[in-house]
Amino acid sequence: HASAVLISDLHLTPSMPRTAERFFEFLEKEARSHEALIILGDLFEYWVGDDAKARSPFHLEVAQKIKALSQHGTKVYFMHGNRDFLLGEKYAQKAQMTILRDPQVITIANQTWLLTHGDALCTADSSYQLFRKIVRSNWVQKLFLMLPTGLRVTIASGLRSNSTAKYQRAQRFTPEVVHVKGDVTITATADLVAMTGCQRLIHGHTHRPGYHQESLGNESWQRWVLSDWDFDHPETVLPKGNALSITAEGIRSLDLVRS
Ligand code: OKV
Ligand code: MN
Repeated sequence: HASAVLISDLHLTPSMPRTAERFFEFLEKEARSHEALIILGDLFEYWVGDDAKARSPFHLEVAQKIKALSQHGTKVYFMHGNRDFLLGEKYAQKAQMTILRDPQVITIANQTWLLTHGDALCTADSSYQLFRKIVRSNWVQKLFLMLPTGLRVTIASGLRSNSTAKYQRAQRFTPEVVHVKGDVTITATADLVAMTGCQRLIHGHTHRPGYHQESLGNESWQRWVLSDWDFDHPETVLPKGNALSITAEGIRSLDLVRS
């Protein structure tokens, strides 16, 4: 593609209507001036199967708005995040999105870019990596999807409140440990760069937007990190959200709060 714009970690849910509104505006404005939109995971707060969302007006609206962008001429790609990894072909087709593998090397504006959601690089958090290995294995996913949707929703809310409670407890007692665990490791990143041979990496997941020039041993690379989005809690956290725009002029971050 000659140009592309990347976003991640919107964590859309019907209870965050202002974040969804800003996304819809983004689809009609910023995204339209690019040849491709690439969503790098965690578009949704949670996902327990395409069938469970089939009758939800919110998820239908999101699919329709994404489809409208692709009908306008911007190709849309979607990579799974750690929350919406069960989003399947059915919903992707409804939204006219092409699902990307994680990781993926792609050419944009005559340069190659290494794309990943980012959770697989957080190797300091071994308990998360164990959880990931289990829920992302093919046979576990197949079994889970065979359960009635009501039971899937119950299991999912149990796992989510358990994970929130664990995080809050850890944050209270060892905040510095939580901080380190929550970021990508230099070793996992170097391995990925070596494996793919691509030195320009873009990811989300950590909610630590920024740009880093890094190296380890023989490998050196550049790393851009996307922001998460939140336009729903102006009293407690400042609204936030960005996108990375890649054109012939280079790569730049679009601040979606002030634009
Ligand atoms: C996604 C995360 C909940 C983190 C469960 C098998 C199991 C799939 C699932 C259920 C949960 C996704 C699909 C969700 C991510 C959480 C809590 C923490 C850290 C099974 C296959 F367990 F039954 F075997 N799930 N959902 N978490 O609610 O979207 O990433 S989820
Ligand atoms: Mn994530």
